[in-house]
Amino acid sequence: MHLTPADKNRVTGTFSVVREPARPDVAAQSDPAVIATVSSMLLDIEQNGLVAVRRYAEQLDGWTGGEDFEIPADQVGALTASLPQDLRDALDAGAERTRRFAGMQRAHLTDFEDEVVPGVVCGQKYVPVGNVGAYLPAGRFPLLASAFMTIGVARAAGVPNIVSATPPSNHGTAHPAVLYAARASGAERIFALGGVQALAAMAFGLLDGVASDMIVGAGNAFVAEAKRQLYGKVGIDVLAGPSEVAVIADETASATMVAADLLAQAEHGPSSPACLVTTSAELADAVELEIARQLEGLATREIAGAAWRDWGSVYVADSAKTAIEIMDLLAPEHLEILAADTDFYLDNLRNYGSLFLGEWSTVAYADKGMSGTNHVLPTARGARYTAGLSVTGYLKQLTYQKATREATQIQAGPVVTISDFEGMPGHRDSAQLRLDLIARG
Ligand code: HSO
Ligand code: ZN
Repeated sequence: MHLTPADKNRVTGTFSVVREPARPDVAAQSDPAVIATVSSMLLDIEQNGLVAVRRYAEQLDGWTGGEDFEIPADQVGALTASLPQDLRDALDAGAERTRRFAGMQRAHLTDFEDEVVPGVVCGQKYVPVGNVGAYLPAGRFPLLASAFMTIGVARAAGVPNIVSATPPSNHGTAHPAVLYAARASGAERIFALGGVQALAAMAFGLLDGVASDMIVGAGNAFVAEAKRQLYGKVGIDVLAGPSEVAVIADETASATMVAADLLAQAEHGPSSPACLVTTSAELADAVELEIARQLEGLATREIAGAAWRDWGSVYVADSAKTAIEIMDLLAPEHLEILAADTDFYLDNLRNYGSLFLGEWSTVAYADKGMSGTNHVLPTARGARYTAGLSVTGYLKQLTYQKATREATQIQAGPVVTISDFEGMPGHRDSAQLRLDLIARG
C-alpha cells in the first residue's frame, strides 16, 4: 500500500515519503502455476465429481474419514464440548453482534414501487440468494470469526440454504473452534473439506446435491484463485489479497497504539501491507522506533517484521486534507483515524473497506466480530469500487415493472424508432403490435 508515481502526481497537497516498499514491482500478481493447478483441478472435479474430490482430499489433506465428508451434528457437539468456556462465550458474543449489525443493515434496506412516467410503475425488492457455500479457513490461523461474517450474515439476509466446508484435521474431523464458531453463526450442515476441492464441490453441488449460487470465505492463494475461476458460474464475496491496514494519525495520537495497530495486521502474513499517513513528522519517527521495540516482544515477529520491512509505508502530509487525498488513492482495507477531529475524516474520506474512528476503535475489534461490522473487506485498492461483504452481498436488488394500456403510447414509439435504427425488427414488432391493438380500439 504505497503511492505509485502517477498517484504522487495526483496529490495536490504537499507530503514527504518517510518509507515505502523496496520492491513494489513484485506486487501480488496471480502466480501462473497456481492458475494452472486450480484450473486442472476444477475441470477434473467438474468431470469426475466426488471421485476426484475424494482423491484430492486424500492426497492434499490426508483425509481418511467417511464417504461424504459431512461432520454429523452429534460429532460437532462432542468435538466442541471440551473448548474453554471463555472461548465459547467470546465466539457466541461475536456471532450475536455480527448478526445484530447485519440485521440492522437489512432493516434499513427498503423495497419500493413508484411511477416513473404516467402509467409505468417500477419497483425493487430485495430477495436473498438461494444457496450459499461458506468456506471456513483453518490454515496458519483458523480465523474463527470468519464464520460470523459469512454464515451468520447470510442467515441475517434470509438465505435459505447454507452449507459450510472447512479443512479436515485429525483424520476425519475438523478444527473444534471453527466448528463452534460455525454453529454459533447458525450453520447446519458442515463438511470437512479443504481448499480448491471444497469450493468446487460446493459450486458443482457435490456435497448436499445442490449447487451453491454463491461461494464465500477467505483462504490461501489456491482458494482465492478457485473463486476467481468459478466467478460467473457462481457469485463470490471478494477476491481477498493479503490483509492491509492504514492509519491516519495527528500529533495527538499515541505512537504505542499506532505501532500496535499496524503490527496487528502485519501479523497476517509476510506480504501484508501496513501504512501510516501522519500530519506529524515527530509521530512518524516515534512510530518507527515503537514498531522496532514492540516487534521484539511479539511472538509473530518473523511474519510481522518481514511485512513491515518489505511492505510498510509512512508518509508525512502537510494537512488533514492531503492525508485524505493520499488515503483515497490507497483505498485501504482497514483505515484507523487516530486524530483529534475524527468527524472531518468521516465526512470527507471516500475509499476504505471499513473505518475505525478514534483511539478506542481498533481493527482487531472488528476482526473478531466484537463491533459487528463485516471483516470480509476489499484489499489491493478494491475499496475504490466495493465495501466488501455485508448483508446486501447476499441480497439481490430485483426490479420489476408494470404498465397500463395507456402507457404504451409513451413507451412504444421510441422503441420502434430505436429498434428500426438498430435493425432489430423483433424488438420493433413487440412494441408495434401493442400500438396496433390500441389503434384498433
Ligand atoms: N483482518 C482480517 C480478518 C481477521 N483478522 C480475522 C484476524 N481475525 C481481514 O479483514
Ligand atoms: Zn486481522
